[in-house]
Amino acid sequence: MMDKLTKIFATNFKFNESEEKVNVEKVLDETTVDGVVKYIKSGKCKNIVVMVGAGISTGAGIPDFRSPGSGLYDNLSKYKLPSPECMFDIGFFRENPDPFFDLAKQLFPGSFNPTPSHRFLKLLNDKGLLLRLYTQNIDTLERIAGVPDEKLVEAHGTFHTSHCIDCNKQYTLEWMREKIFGDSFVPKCEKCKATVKPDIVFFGERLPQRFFMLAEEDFDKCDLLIIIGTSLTVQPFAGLIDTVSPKTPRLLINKTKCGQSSQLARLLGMGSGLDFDSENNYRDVLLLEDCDKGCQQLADALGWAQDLKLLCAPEGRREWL
Ligand code: CNA
Repeated sequence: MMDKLTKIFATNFKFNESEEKVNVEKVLDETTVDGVVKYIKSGKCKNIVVMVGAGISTGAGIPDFRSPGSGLYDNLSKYKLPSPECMFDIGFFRENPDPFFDLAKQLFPGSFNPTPSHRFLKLLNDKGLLLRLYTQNIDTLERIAGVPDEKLVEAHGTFHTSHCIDCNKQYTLEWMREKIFGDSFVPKCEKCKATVKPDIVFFGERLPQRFFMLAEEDFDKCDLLIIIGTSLTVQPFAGLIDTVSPKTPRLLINKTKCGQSSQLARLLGMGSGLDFDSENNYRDVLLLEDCDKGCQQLADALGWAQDLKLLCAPEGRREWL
């Protein structure tokens, strides 16, 4: 894992250098949503990579981590944790899994429906433009929306499968559901009686191998990077924004502006971050908006409004049309 990480940061450094020295070819006519739409419509943009976070699921009723007031980190006081991060810390979990399973019960897949943002991602794939969707979310809503397995990288894991923390025996989502909502509450391995944990990546755990393997290929090929509903604070995920080519346009759809590196980080070669405000910006576009509205705006401008409407109106919910 460290080799791959080192490579990601080394790549950033190379890009910083080249950005300074080379006059990069401009892909967008203008750094606006219209500029991005024109680029997609031109047919030159064939491989879109999307990075998403908890913000695309808040519309489904799942709180994110860091939104002041509504985010999970502001609402964990009843668990009396030493810090909010302990909820997802593997060391803490081994000692005391109760708070995590109490929360897992509330967030368990099955009680939530995909949002228009998830449907938009499925639409990008249906249009043949989605190279890959990198999600930090663990709620499986991308799968439920119909994004195929092979297009999905669940960078922080998923509730879809679980493993025993000691003997590594695998369990299904259904098994976990029965345990959490049945008598067990803290599910125990049938083989060795240790705790069974959903395959979500806790602080202190490795990201899935698939993340590193595909990121290396995909970000090189990426013609357009769309980032939606994330504060871009968790590494190494956030660092991926700097691994696309210096000419690749990047569109952020989020309620808050984020992803800009400090000058110190730039100097240290830690990635140049998004650049919305400088006069040298030639490729970064900010759509400061609720992500469902932002995705709708994009779909409208691309002439896909009816397609998105149809995807948002599954069987039995015709009132959406
Ligand atoms: P975060 O740090 O909580 O940031 C969320 C970002 O989304 C913030 O910048 C918000 O301003 C923005 N946002 C929130 N709602 C909206 C909205 N409706 N429209 C537009 N923007 C919005 O969460 P990140 O995803 O950046 O952090 C990564 C963590 C969060 C991962 O490890 C996840 O596993 C974890 N997480 C996942 C879920 C989920 O699976 N749904 C829920 C909560 C946390």
